[in-house]
Amino acid sequence: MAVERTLSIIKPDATERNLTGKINSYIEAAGLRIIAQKRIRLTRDQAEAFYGVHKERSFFGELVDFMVSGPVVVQLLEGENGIAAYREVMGATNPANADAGTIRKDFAIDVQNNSVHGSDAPETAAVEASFFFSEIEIVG
Ligand code: DAT
Ligand code: MG
Repeated sequence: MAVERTLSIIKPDATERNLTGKINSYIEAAGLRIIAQKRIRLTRDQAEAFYGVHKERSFFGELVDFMVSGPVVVQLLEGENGIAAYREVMGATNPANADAGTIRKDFAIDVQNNSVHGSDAPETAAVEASFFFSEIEIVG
């Protein structure tokens, strides 16, 4: 195990319901530190680029529409085994399959309105972190 950084996004369904603080408490209770954070509105170009890996999927258009539909909070998290630790507290992509006590089980509405994003591997975490944050914004 090692200390890792992972990119989190609190999605528009969650900011709309004023859940940023509640979600942050799940993050911190999981032993992760929020070492950078900002509330932004994604442009369509940013959302399409960020989710470029999914561009051939049937849900891509709806996913992009959703991600630009309201503010998001982008965050860099750091902790022991941080990438997997955050995936664990997030819960499964579809909240119907998420374990008890996870963010998606407790807050997500459906597979699209699923409240949070988290990086899935060290390579994607590094790319996603630099997509949103410069070094001077990160205080570890
Ligand atoms: P995750 O966000 O758990 O990493 P993913 O990378 O497979 O999941 O998909 C990215 C997002 O795309 C996901 O958070 C919500 C949306 N999505 C995935 N599968 C979907 C589906 N079957 N229908 C609608 N949206 C979907
Ligand atoms: Mg993913």
